Amino acid sequence: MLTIPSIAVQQWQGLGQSAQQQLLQRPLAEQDSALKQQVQTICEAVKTGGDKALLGYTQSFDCATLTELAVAPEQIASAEQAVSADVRAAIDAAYANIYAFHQRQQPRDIVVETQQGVTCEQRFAALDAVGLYVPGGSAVLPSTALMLGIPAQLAGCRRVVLVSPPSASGELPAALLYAAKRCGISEIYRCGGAQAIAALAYGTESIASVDKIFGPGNRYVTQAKQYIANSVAGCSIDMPAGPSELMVIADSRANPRYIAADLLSQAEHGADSQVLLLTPSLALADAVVSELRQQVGSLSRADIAAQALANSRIILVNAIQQAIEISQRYAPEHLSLQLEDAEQWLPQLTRAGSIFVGDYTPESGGDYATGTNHVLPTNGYAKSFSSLGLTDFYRRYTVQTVTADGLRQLAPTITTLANLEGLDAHARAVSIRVEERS
Ligand code: HSO
Ligand code: ZN
Repeated sequence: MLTIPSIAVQQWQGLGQSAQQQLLQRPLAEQDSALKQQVQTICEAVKTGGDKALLGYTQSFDCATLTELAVAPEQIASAEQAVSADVRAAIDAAYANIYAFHQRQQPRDIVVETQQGVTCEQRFAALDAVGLYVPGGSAVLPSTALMLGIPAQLAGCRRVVLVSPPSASGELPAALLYAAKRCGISEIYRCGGAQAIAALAYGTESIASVDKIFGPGNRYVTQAKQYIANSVAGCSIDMPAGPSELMVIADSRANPRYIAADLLSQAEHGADSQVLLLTPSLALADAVVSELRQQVGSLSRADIAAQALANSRIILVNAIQQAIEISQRYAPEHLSLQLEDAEQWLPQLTRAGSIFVGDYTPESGGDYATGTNHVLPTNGYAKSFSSLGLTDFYRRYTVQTVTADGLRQLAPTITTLANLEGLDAHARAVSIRVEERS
């Protein structure tokens, strides 16, 4: 029997500071030290044990009979035939939109003569080797392969490695392999969890290490990414990822059926997902609650969605402006604006991973096919972290060139500051050149 939690409608105005804080609290992100310890043990075991440890963990967590981690080239090649025409067409169409949007994000080098004879450049270079993590387990996610694989392909990273946990029979879904193939990925391994992250970071006999690891994952994966970002010199990660979130801001004319469907679309990701509705209309709030109750039961993942609804919030605001302020404070991963003239609020909404404007822009559109990336900052990180984009697959660096005359002009500035800091050798590296020429 499905138990649907009661969803209380709460009024924002009049709540004290701490009650407001409580209402915007993410579901318990408890500091689980047992999990930390477990992840560290796995990472260190893969670091020292290499392939043997990686395969051992994969056998015990995913597929007991697996003997080979790499996916054979023939299997990647034949994935196209293994998926239905519908699936192939959908992946192709999503690919085209995501490609089009990311292609335009190409970073441009700049050259600036800051003063005569002094030239500064900002250049971008594609990362050399990147690792893409595509979660498995409870859902098959070829869409995530596209979201990670397309920008890697567009950037022209020399080596793109994809890892994903195999099913109990040792396979990766054909749709995932087809999506990877579309992105030009030929190096694919059947492994997941913390052990896969460790393999990408440290390298094993058969998997060479990468420079940066991308992609969402469960608590183990997230913890492992954090661990290696802190301990493996030179290896970085895209962003700290967490459970999915959706905030909807809606006015009285919005459609409660659409809103409930949107809230459930993120609730079905996991029991720890969080969905929120902010509205000035009590009638709409009540209608959404009754729609949620009606719609949840028919989902194949009703159980998960119902659990997530326990973390959901419906907040009554005194005006849309108040909802905007709450959203800026919460910084949601996804923000849906089901408002009349929704665009007018955009200039004020600078702290969300991705924004969905108007009644006909469902959040799931961005998950698959509008063209935006679905790898987004969660857990309030939208205050300072960006949505995944093409530039994340590059590194930015600078170049400067100073002529002899340029250095003569610049010399007093440098030597004065170097002397001020008591760094004689810094000053001399300039004066030795200038004096030599005069
Ligand atoms: N909504 C998820 C991404 C996703 N949805 C993948 C469906 N497939 C990111 O929070
Ligand atoms: Zn989703």
